Amino acid sequence: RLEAVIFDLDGVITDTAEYHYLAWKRLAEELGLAFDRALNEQLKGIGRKESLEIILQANGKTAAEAEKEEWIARKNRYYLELLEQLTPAAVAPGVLALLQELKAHGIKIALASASKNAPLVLEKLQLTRYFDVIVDAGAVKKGKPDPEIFLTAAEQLQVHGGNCLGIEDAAAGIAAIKAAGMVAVGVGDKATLPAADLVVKTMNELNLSKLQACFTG
Ligand code: B16
Ligand code: MG
Repeated sequence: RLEAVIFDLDGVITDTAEYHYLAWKRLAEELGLAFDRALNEQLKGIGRKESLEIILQANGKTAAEAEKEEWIARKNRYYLELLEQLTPAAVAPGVLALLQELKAHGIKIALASASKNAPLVLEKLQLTRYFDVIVDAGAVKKGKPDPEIFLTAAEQLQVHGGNCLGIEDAAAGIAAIKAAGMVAVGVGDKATLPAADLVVKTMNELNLSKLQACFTG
């Protein structure tokens, strides 16, 4: 029985991946590293530290810990600058209606994002009030595909995992939801999210009855 929906942020509620791309691109250019959209795809759902490691590895580079910390902080400054442009207009079509429908029917709502900037992004989108729980990405030890972030959300919501449904755009996120014993809905391409119980192209296609149907059939 559906009791709670746990949302991913980037790629589900809004497309902050473009801002992450621009911020990493700016840093990569300053450091003389190659970085393109294909590589950016690999960073979706992955935390900032792991993201830098992937970029360095793709360039056959290593760096000292202190240097990496400085680069990550710099990328985050660039990202925060870009977030200043973010407004409620950037909420993906269909998301607000779904949140309202869930709230009206007493379904609990949580956010499970790898982003430490998630609370700020929700504020800018004016969506904070819909969320019963926002899992602090900084408090989670293992990133997706580990189920920890989804299990933490269910625990904080006080809902059994079997009654939770997670919505994700990244394969690592779908894997995390399934490993948590929850129903997984993928947003994007069926071919890239084969482990999902249901895949939709856009959030517009989802409503409460479609989510409930994942539990009965
Ligand atoms: P931050 P999600 C993820 O968000 C992004 O997809 C990923 O590209 C980013 O590196 C990560 O958040 C960390 O973000 O640098 O803001 O802490 O998809 O888990 O909502
Ligand atoms: Mg995502």
